[in-house]
Amino acid sequence: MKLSEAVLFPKPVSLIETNSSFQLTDQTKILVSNDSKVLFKAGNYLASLLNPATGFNLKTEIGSEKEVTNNIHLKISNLDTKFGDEGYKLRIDEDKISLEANSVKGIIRGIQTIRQVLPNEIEASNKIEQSWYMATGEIQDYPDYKYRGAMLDVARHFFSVDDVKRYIDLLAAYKLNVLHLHLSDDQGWRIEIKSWPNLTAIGGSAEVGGGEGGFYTQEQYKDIVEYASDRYITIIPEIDMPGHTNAALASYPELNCDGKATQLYTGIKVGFSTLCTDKEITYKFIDDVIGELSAITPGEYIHIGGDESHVTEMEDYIYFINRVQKIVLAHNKKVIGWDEIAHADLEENTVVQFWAKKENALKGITKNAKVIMSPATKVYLDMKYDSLTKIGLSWAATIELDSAYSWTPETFVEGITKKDILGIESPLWSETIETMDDIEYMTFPRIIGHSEIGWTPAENRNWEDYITRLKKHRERLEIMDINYYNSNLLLE
Ligand code: TNX
Repeated sequence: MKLSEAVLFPKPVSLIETNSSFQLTDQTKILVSNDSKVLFKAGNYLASLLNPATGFNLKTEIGSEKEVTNNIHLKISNLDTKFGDEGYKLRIDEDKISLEANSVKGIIRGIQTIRQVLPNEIEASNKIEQSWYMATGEIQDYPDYKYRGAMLDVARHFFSVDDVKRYIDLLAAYKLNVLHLHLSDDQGWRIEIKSWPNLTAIGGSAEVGGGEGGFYTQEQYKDIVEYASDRYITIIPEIDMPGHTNAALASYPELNCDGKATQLYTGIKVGFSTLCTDKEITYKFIDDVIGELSAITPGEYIHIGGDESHVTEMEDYIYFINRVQKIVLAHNKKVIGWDEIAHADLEENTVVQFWAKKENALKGITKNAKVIMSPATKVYLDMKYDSLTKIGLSWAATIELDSAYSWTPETFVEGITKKDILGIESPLWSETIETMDDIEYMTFPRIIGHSEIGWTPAENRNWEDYITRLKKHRERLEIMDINYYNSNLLLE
């Protein structure tokens, strides 16, 4: 097989083939030349991806590529600035492989390419008896957008730490770099806040449909953050407010304007709840929550929600968002909010996440905000594929694979240009999503297309080429044991 025939998602920026092959054997060494702990760790990550299926016991060693043949050499070097911190250069020769990047992040992205150049069976969780060849050549690659995310709603239905870790692994394979966790909503509060224990004791005990709910302890959350960080994925936690707060309002009567706790809610309506924006205790509450959350979140952003506050007066909403931004900044974090926050005065570095109203996103830009593109009609992973899809919603659209793939962030909304866009994010709301199988079904394969939209420049993308590659990629998805949607478009 030639390197140009390897099925690579997202499609790399450039590829040259040299028509030979490298064989991975039990003697192959993973070498790191810089004596760097993080690079050594990246080597171990590569070994952990290669060892199960090959049955080898590959190890990372400190050494120079000149010493031996049959090695995969990981190296931090000074590549051209266009490679940024996530780009990489992967050179596969007959006797060795070299993976270079400006930072370990780029090495981690390049490792995903090594995976995909290997036969599909490399994804098996048990030993497969076969030879492991890789086609030779050179790939130079770097992302078009620096923010490439997915969002998981763990509030409407709760998902275990293991489910979240599996999701992180699946995102990492396609070079995504952000997982936004929607940690609170009307139906549930999912993160332990030590100074307000009823949030989880009461607010964590419900979910859509009446299931038992659940929450992450701060230790579990830190474990998720670390797991993601080993794959160079940033966790962005969201506390949605002032609307979407019934779980908090049911936990503490004092957060309600009338001083009475609400009932827990297990339905799927939106827009009926609000924190009491003119009570001081509300801001003490938010300061405590953001304080505890910031202390266990190494990433630079806290997401404050701000969507669908239909029972908050606009004047109160603006006052509230202005104040909450200041609280987040006081904890040394930057703010992301859904596009409605553009009604408020935006602080420097506040980011607006476009999901529904382009007027809001455009207003955000006039206030100097950058935009994350999450148009519900293209990237909402909870939208059904077609009218026959058994789970999911369809208020924005039904989104088949072609629709999910065939759009371009920088031309999607007139007036939102490339310089305004931080990147793209695909949210999965979980009103109808109950299991990991459901998550995988709605996410795959659409998110593979989204990963390519975020990474590969628009001029290198087209639907025909994409679907042809995706058909070949199905076998790998099966070996990865992903419960993907087998669209008719993959069968034709
Ligand atoms: C709108 S998107 C919402 C969510 C729902 C979703 C369902 C957004 C910012 N708000 O509360 O879960 O639709 O598709």
